[in-house]
Amino acid sequence: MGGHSNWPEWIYIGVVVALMCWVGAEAWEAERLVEHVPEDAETIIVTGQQWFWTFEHEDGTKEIGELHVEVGKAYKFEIHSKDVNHAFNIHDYVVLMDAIPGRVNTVWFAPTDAGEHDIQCREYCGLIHYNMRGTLIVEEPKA
Ligand SMILES: [Cu+2]
Repeated sequence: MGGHSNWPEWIYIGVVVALMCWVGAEAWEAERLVEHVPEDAETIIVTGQQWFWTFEHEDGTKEIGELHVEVGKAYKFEIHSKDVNHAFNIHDYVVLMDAIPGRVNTVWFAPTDAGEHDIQCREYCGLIHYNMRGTLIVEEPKA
């Protein structure tokens, strides 16, 4: 169309396409980080039941209501339920995953500092749901 210049539109389109690529790449990278369980992660079997949490380490050690882990290691939780729906939550480490009867859900995390953190059920699961708590105890690695 005689004499009309399109370059502002093309710059606009270029900027929008570049932004969409950048947002897409960031989302893909975030997804990959969340989904990719490190290969050396230790598996911990987490079982929810009315109204407490049980933890089983790879070496067979079992804990009820308390979970001891070490700084600098990665852990993969395999989350089970024995009765109704629960939700396993370590708020301070942004771990949140449903515990569903007949299904195994997984989520992983890697603690960075020694300390204690609350574990709480985040799905109403009956009368004593409010007290379905636990303690995550992150320790320095044993020398
Ligand atoms: Cu609950």
